[in-house]
Amino acid sequence: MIEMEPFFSQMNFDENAMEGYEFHDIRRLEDLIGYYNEADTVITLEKGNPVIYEVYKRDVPKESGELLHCVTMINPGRVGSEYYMTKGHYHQDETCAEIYYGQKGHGRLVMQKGIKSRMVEMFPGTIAYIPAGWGHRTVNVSDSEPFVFFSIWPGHSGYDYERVAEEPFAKVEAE
Ligand code: PAN
Ligand code: ZN
Repeated sequence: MIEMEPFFSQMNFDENAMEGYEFHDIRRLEDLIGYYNEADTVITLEKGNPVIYEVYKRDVPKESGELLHCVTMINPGRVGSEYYMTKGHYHQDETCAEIYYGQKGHGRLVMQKGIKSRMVEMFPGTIAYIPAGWGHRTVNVSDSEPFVFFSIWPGHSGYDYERVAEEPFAKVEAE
């Protein structure tokens, strides 16, 4: 077990970023090929390769007892009729739950377990519980504002992105 020292991060609401991060992932449309309708993806890429979402993450040991946490910012926008969204994943360790805390904007948390699917509308202050075993993805349903949320999950969860292809999420189409 690695002995940790206490630490903190500072949310910068003007920049929609968590200051103090060790990792910053930028996901562009090219990283999400296969997630949206193919023709819409091609048409959108002809105009550029937009940033769909960004993740600011702290470096915490990937061990049971530790708590990974990050801030995700999803830009406003659509690919065809579908809003910008995260890839979505299941946790490799199916005993690992997660909490999402809405900070800015309007999003939807889509969850899936086998044939069951659930959706939670996320606003600033919404605290959503993703039970162990449920796949999860977030969607920004605003055309003008970024959607920003904070997440906390067990250090040993792991990610399973492939399973999203086998057990896809319900679609959230623009109205
Ligand atoms: C979140 C997600 C984050 C980015 O922190 O990892 O929002 O989404 P993808 O991982 O699906 O690209 C989380 O659920 N962590 O477990
Ligand atoms: Zn997760």
